[in-house]
Amino acid sequence: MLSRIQGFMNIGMKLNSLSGRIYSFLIFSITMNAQPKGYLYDESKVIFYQLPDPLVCQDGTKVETAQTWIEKRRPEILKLFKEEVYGESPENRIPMRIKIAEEGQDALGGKAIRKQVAILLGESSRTLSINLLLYLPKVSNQPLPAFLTLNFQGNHTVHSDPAILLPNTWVRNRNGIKDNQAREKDRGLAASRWAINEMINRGYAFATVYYGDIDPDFDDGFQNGIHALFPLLESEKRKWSDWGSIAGWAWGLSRCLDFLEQDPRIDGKRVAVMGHSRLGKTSLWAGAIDERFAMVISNNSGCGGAALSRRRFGETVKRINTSFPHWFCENYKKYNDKEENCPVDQHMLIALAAPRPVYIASAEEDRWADPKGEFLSALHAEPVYQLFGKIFGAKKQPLLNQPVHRQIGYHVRNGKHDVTAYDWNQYLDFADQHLK
Ligand code: GTR
Repeated sequence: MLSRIQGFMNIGMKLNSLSGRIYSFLIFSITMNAQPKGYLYDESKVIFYQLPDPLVCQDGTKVETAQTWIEKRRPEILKLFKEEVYGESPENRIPMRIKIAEEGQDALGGKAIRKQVAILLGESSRTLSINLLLYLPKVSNQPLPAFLTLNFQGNHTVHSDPAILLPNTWVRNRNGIKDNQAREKDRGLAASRWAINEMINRGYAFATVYYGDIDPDFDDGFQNGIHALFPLLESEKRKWSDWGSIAGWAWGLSRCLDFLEQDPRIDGKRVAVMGHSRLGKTSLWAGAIDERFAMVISNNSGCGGAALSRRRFGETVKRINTSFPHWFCENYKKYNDKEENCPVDQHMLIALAAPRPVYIASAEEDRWADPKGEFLSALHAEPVYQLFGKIFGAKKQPLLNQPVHRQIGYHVRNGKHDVTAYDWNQYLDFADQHLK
């Protein structure tokens, strides 16, 4: 991730929405290149731990069939993740309107159609606008499979296309940005992370949204973004199981899927959700709460994503809850230094994708995200896939750059915490296998 390349710390901005006063505070975000000191990076020092069994229900019943998984155990695990980890998203529907903001028939050198749509959520007095950028290959009139992704710095950073609209919401102050405003000169800044041309050449639509449109990524007491559309009554207090930002971003992805399902050029039954790092945690959670996603891809998602928390390797639950107090629900803080008390671990999050294809990707140097713990999560999710007659295909962590592509996909590539062309080649091959 660019932030990692550029600095050792991010400055978090806290916006007091009532007075409009802005003040900043440190959220000690560390680059992945420099492994923060004082954390475990030595495999021989990983403590003994026992994982909760995804195939034993809370009442002790053993799950032996796909039906018991679907009807009994899956809902139990989903509920535990909602209550104890990510928080519960509101069930109630809010008004949603679509406004086409821009369309271009000859995008990407004539290969694609570009559409930019505002997904307007809420009553007109309080509307949140999620701005989706969509490229559609000009291949046939058949509905297309698609990748839906969130990006970190604005849609304009995913490609140098001058027609991409800039976000007008909060962006993080980094790379010289000082006023939390997106800049023209950052067009294409993160283009190396998005294999848009390859997706188009291989017949996939590409959809992306700036995650700050859904919920600005700083701890403001849940006053802005998506949370503000569901204000608490005066008499109510925020509950320990109320949703945090990851759940907010995932909820926003579901609204994007609502839109994609309506677009005649997209096959809503063949949409893969993909995310990197904190947005990889988000894609896993989005795939868990919304089974319409046909494929789930987690790129270097680490702690609170694909990595097993009980290993305490690299980033820990305490550390993530301290650096990013707004990402998870309050209950998750109960497991700071007490990972063993949590009724779930992250292999069960991957299992919630079953039987759909799920891809977990690691990077060798990304030790903060615990590549081995990410692999082990996938491995321990496999028994759930086996109920459906599907397998992972790896018993040991594969060697570097030796991907395994069955119903669960996995690779560890050489290099750093990032999304690379290599990663996208794997996702496209995996998608060819499952979505075409
Ligand atoms: C880090 C955080 C990770 C990861 C990452 C990112 O600072 O410790 O959990 O989410 O940020 O999203 O870039």
